[in-house]
Amino acid sequence: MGGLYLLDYGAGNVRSLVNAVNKLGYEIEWIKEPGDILKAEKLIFPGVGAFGSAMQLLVEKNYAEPLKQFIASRKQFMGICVGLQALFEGSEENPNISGLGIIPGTVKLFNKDDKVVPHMGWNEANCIKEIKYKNELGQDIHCGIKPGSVYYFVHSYAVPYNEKIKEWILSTTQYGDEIFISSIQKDNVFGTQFHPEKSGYAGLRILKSFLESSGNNNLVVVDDKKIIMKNPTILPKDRFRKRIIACLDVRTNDHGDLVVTKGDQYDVRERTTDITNGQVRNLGKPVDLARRYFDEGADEITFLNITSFRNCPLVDLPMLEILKRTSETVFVPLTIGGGIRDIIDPDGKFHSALEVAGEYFRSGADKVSIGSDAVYAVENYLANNKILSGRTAIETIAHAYGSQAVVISVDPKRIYVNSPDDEPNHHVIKTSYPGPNGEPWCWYQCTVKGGREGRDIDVHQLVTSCEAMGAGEILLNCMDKDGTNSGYDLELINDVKKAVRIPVIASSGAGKEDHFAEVFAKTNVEAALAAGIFHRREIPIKHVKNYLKERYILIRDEDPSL
Ligand code: 1PR
Repeated sequence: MGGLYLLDYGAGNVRSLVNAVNKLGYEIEWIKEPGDILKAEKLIFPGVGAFGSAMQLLVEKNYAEPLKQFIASRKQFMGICVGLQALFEGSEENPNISGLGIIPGTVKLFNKDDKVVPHMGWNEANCIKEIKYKNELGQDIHCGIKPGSVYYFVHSYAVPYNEKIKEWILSTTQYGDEIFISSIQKDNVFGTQFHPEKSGYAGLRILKSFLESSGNNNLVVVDDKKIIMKNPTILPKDRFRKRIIACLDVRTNDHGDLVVTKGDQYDVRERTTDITNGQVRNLGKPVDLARRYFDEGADEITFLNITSFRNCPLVDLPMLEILKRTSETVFVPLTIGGGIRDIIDPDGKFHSALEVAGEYFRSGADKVSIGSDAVYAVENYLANNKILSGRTAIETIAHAYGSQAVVISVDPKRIYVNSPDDEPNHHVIKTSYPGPNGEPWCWYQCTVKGGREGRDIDVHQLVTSCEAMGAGEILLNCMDKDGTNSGYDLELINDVKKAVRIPVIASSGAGKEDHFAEVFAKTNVEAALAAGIFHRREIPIKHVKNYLKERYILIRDEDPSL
């Protein structure tokens, strides 16, 4: 098939979409000038970033009018995320900027009172267009959307379900008690609020259906009279899934190869290498391991460059190649951490953290995770009476790529005290696990440089300040638990969960299936991350998921068919 084009304006990770299209056996060309839009036979618009900047760029580049003409000419269009939102008249995100106005309605901010925003993770898409057409397995076909499949969403704004534009709505999704439009389809126009290129095989099926479809209709060509419109069902609770994340701590071994490693304890950080018999413990090559975890059903993959405290010139960032290669075969969100900060190359050239993050996004990362630099930024923020500078890595990256792209990796350790009065400047909690001398209270001290140095900041100060700066998610490690296989630190997690409204990932300490069940049953975390047990093949991800499913904890079940 010729004439497949991508409308990109450089605001985020579109590499995964291109990789997904290639994996399905198609080539896609980039729109480079307005004239290309009218040359296209099929067009995919993977809108990224904020609604306003996406629309402004379309206008500045003179793409808006040819895009409207393209759609009016009944050629096939697919919008993804902001690419779907742009079809509406406007958005609360940037009220003064108009959308393309092809579909009546306005994109609205989710109600934050009853739920965590952004809506980030896996959720269902329930088709309200029921087609009297069944495939050979007897399932209804809706643009590749299979009943029961879940898709990856990451957004704070959405179009609420509206009966008046029902003919446009293909599926709806429930988040909290809100029902919003998760995909649209009418004639030649198709769009998803979720990211098919990040939704595993379920997403690849949708892209495949779009790429293979012909004629003016993305749906399997059916007579309109055969489509039955239903009202969305409102459930007592949404069907949002808990995420299981595999984390790969990556470092360079003595031969200069990048390997995944996992020390038994955090104190391996104090040694020059985390070694077994004089060798860096090599638990697999990062790209192969990530692929294995994708096949086993990981909902996300996180890479942490644990030797990032060393200086690393931008031209020689070892993780860029890992991301590029991983994103060719792994179609779930990828996070990269370690060394996201301002860099000075050996020749004296300065690169801002924003530039560094940009390199990672272009190489296939969906999120960057910031550790040490977040602690320094919060120290300055607190010293400056909580006035935002606008110049920190968190703020600049969140502004350019959206909050959802900025994760804060916290490396706290417990400091025990006899009474809260001993630490009046820190947030102290009563613990059920007293300290070595029976101390009944503790606070969590933040560390930098992979736990090598403690700072005078507690976790509470860190996470609330980072949220105020625009961070979109917290990756909550715990140095006392890391590598111990003794379960997550539930006291820490509950305390952080109470303090912020952004999603929290529990990390450090998973040793058996029940630890995952426990963290989801006893805290409200959105995701649980583990490293050691997966790397050492002690427990496959599938076992964890089956265990959770048996306990009625909602997880994503992958159907690896295309
Ligand atoms: O400070 O922005 O350059 O980021 C450095 C990043 O590298 C931070 O996210 C920091 O947590 C991480 N890091 C640095 N040194 C180490 C080390 O282990 N020597 N790893 C390290 C952090 C914690 C998690 C681990 C979970 C789950 N390890 O990555 O995977 O605790 O472990 P488990 O399931 O085996 O218990 P910057």
